[in-house]
Amino acid sequence: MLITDARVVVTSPGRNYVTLIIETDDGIRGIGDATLNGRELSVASYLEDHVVPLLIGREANRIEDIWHYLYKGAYWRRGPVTMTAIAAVDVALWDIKGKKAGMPVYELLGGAARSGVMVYGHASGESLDELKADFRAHLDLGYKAIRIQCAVPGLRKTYGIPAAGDAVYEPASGSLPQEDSWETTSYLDFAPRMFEAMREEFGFGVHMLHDAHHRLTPIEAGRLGAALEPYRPFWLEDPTPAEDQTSFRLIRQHTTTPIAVGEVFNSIWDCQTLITERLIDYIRATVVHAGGITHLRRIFSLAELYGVRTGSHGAGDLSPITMAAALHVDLTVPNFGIQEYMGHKDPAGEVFRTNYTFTDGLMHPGDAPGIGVEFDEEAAAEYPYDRKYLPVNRRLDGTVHDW
Ligand code: GCO
Ligand code: MG
Repeated sequence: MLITDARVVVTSPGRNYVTLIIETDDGIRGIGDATLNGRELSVASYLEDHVVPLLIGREANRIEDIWHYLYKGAYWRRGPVTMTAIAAVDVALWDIKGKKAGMPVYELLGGAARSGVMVYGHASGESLDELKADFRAHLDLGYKAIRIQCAVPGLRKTYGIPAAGDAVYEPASGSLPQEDSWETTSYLDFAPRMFEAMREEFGFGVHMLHDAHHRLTPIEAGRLGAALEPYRPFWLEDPTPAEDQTSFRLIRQHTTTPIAVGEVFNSIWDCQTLITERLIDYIRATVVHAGGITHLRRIFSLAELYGVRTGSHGAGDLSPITMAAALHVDLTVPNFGIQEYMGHKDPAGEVFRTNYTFTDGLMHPGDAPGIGVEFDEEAAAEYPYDRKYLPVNRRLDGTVHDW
């Protein structure tokens, strides 16, 4: 089964998505997500200009060989652009293999190890009352785990809160980056009060998660983790930037609050120390930014050896193709922990037709052969690329801070 054609489609049904389509001489078509929020066209070019010419005429079944051909063959390794491009090829090839076999991808990965995948949704608010109302709405939908983010009093805008009237949080807004403001002291005072109020209102029977979005120093993170312990968060996410993996040793010395890291990782080498020294509890790497199903499974297998569970990134900027691919992996890995699920804003549903289901807080990828998502190229053409940037963050004195 030879690859006869490959092409990239950039479309913006509500937000920008990059999709790779691969066709074979058997008439089977596979799709992969190549979306890198705020840097979409760099991956489209990497694929179109440098990868597609290498795919034509290649044997579509040889997923592992093609993965290494693209990774080692480029000489320039790793990085979000390269690894997102490789991920798109990898997922499209798994999609093709599943369709050829007449099986959903999770069967090819070893079969279901659980009946459904626990997902967490996002509750947020400009005030604690708004947060509580949103949390209640998520409980009514059946979520067993919910992330909580609330505007910090005194800050103009806080990460994770949707613009008024928007149901789904979308951080990439302006055609130039919008600037957010940050002050760690106010946040560190407020976050434990938010948890206290939420536990008081909703008790301990539901998982609560929180994302610090890389904004703390390691010692501040240790302090926050300790302050949150009485409220038993499911996890504290991205407490500090993770370029220096050893900085998490300091956090571990100060708190037993579980730590989740890795949505910006693209390779196993980004988390080797974090995993092998057991410095984190959940690894958040995901299919689209970490080299596809093939490489993500390697990361998850390493994590399994060290008692680290999975908790893949699943924000709305990861296309429904990634969401489906993630669910296939989640259903099969022994060390599954949780999966983020934010859903997608319409009109994304006109372009991506999905088969996955949500019942009582658990998701399932469905049993359609392959990944189980159909991509409508005609519908995609109706929504041209619309340049958008993620925000930049400054402290109150104007210093550029981590976002
Ligand atoms: C999350 C994330 C996202 C990212 C976004 C960047 O935990 O879901 O932090 O909201 O900021 O995916 O593109
Ligand atoms: Mg996050």
